[in-house]
Amino acid sequence: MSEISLLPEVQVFLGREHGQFIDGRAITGGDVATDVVNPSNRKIIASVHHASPFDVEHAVASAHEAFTGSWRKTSPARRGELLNHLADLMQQHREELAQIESVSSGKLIGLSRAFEIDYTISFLRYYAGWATKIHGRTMELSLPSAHDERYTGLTLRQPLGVVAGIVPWNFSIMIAAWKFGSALACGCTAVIKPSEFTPLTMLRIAELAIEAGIPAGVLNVVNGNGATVGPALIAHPNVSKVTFTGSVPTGLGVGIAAMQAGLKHVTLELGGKNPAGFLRDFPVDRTVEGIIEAAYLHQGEVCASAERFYVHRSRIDDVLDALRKALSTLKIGSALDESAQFGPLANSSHLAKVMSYFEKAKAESGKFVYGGLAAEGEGFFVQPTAILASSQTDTIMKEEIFGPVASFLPYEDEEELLHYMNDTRFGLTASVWTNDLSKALRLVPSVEAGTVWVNMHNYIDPAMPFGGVKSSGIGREFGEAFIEHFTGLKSVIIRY
Ligand code: TXE
Repeated sequence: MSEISLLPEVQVFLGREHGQFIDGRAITGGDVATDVVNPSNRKIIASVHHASPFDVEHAVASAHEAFTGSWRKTSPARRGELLNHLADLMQQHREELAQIESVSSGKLIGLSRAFEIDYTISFLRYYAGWATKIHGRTMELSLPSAHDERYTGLTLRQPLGVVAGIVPWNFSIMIAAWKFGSALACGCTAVIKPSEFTPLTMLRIAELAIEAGIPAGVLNVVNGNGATVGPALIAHPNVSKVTFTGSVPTGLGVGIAAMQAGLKHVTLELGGKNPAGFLRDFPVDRTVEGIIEAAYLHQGEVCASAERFYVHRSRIDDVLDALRKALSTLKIGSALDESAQFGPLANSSHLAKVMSYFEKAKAESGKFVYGGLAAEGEGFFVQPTAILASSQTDTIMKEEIFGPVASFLPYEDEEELLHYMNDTRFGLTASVWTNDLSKALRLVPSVEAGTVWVNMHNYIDPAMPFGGVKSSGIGREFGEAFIEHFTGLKSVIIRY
């Protein structure tokens, strides 16, 4: 296993004391700290102090002061320029940020560079472009006029205020940027709460935001336990909006807490059990390529990934044979090994969770096509796994595993395929694979998911709204749709 060397600036960063980033500066110290563990070798790489109740108060106060002060005085064009400056700095610090991310999350270094950094830069530039295009409308009104008075109506589209962004560990930079990029473009300020497993990269990005010229207090970071810091943020009277990405149970709790705290605006992007349906005409080799794209990117730790795969009964044996061969050639290795194609899982509890599904699959007579074991290595490695389920009601066809586990079931006809695909309480993404465009266009409207891909899976674009239906969430991120979720409308009526 040959690993790239950590840059000197990464080593210096990891060696620093870490905690929060509030009002333009790093805040350290406190009674409790969590170790950050490198998933590739289980070594502790840093320790991060948890935010105290005082830190949470301080972060929200500084965000609120910036919202009513410096950021309100910053013109929309300048907001866009500043987001672009931050994107420029991320470009300059690409390797540094990618390395910090890879040693914290187990993301392969190539994926950290291309996805976490380059994609995030694209998202920030996309939001930057919108900053000058957020506006209300004017309208002619029809109110009764007794003495020839007239009325003009206008709507102001105004920023909501302080946004609390609660972020998971799988894409700690990009998902955070969806939240603070949207917030800042709209004129809101932000307090970001990273996952306790991946608290580091966002601290570095907050420093770069200051270097980029974004005023102190506009972007703050608080770390610590979700169950203590999260509720404190959500309940704070000066937080106007909560945007959360994570698991369904936690997301439900976040939504309820936000309602109870005064009907706060909420965006929830939760999990899924996303299906991929391969129609009978789709070739076996391209089916296997599609399965690998859909199931195993970032070890399956992608909310959009597919976990349920439906292949026509006439093809399933050929597909599973070819998939077995393809999976056996994947090189498993450290996140810093540029030749590795498959890295470790993000943390030990997640590894235990994924492994527990192997036991459930065995108990329910699932047939292992490949994998099903921990993989060699010091880190949290597990084999890429494919299982032929015994029925649609197996646990592996129902519950989100969030790991590299593709579960298969054959179907007889397209009616059954559609039934299987929609037979879930989730609805984040889905994909349909066929060379017959008319079949695809007929199926897509009936698939219950926020995003449906045809002949692809796992691709997102800043211009395309992203979010779930059913239990996969509320609201949309990116695309023009984000503006609605970070601003409110004020109606103004003028009599003259
Ligand atoms: O997620 P949580 P976890 C799924 C995946 C994974 C499972 C658990 O199946 O195995 O979730 O991962 C914060 N109030 N996804 O435990 O608990 C927490 O600190 C407010 C799917 O990491 O949902 C973290 O910052 N916040 C997913 C964030 O919520 C709270 C991505 C997410 O934590 C909180 C990751 C509370 N009471 C995991 N409790 C996706 N859909 O992308 C925790 N948090």
